Amino acid sequence: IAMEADLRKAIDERQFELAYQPIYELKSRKLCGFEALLRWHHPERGLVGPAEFVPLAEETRLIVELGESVIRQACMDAVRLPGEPRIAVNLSPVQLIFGDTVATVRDILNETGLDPARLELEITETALLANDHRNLGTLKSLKDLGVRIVLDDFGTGYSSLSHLRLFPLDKIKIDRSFVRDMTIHSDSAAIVTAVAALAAELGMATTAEGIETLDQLDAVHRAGCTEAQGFLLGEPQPILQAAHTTIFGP
Ligand code: G
Ligand code: G
Ligand code: MN
Ligand code: NA
Repeated sequence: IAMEADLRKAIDERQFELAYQPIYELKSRKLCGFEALLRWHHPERGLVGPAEFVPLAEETRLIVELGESVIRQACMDAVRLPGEPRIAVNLSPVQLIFGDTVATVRDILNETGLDPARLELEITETALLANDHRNLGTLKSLKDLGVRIVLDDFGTGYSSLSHLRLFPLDKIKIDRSFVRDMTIHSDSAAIVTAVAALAAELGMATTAEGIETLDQLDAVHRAGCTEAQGFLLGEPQPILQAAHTTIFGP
């Protein structure tokens, strides 16, 4: 209860901030976008990460309001960033089910004037599973706005190839557990190669997550992934720093 009241207060007092992690295109080595990651500057506890408060925000449905402010802030920031990078926002399944996400995104795009093609909405497979057909309808309507739909954390939890056919996806983010393993186990490298090829065949891009070493960067490039993200390439950073992120990766 204490934490719930804290959350409510934090939304009202704007204690949240977005950190932006750069994403690079592998072929050109150029910056192609940022993922917006929520941070809570708690007055007593200091910096609190989403793993600690998103579950409670979901339980209390405060995530609907919080998530809307994330989309709005990310779109406002995107308009000001040089080089017209894409901006990716994580959507909670609770937002999809209980929020009026389509109207919210449409209004925010109108308010900010952001090109819809520059907004990416990241959803996990768990979100797709919960309430299957309603979410499918919501995603199709979002896609009709011109935004891009991205499947996050692919390969964790319940992955099904039918999702790739059923849902209007533009990109798959391959979970960092595969990236971590692929320079150690050839099986993981084979899986990443196959997923990247499958995605390409279906007209989708692939982001390899969690790149921490040059070996991993090389491995995901050879595996055919189109984009990469991870601490090696850039940590989540405040907007002012993101605006000065180098255009070329290592
Ligand atoms: O930034 P960090 O690695 O601590 O993020 C941990 C988890 O929190 C990730 O799975 C990420 O997708 C999720 N997350 C970060 N920002 C948001 C957000 O704005 N909304 C939702 N629903 N999840 C987020
Ligand atoms: O689930 P999602 O992909 O949204 O998670 C994003 C989270 O991954 C962020 O909290 C970010 O801090 C974290 N992250 C980003 N790059 C790396 C990395 O190279 N290694 C690890 N361990 N975590 C990373
Ligand atoms: Mn994500
Ligand atoms: Na992810």
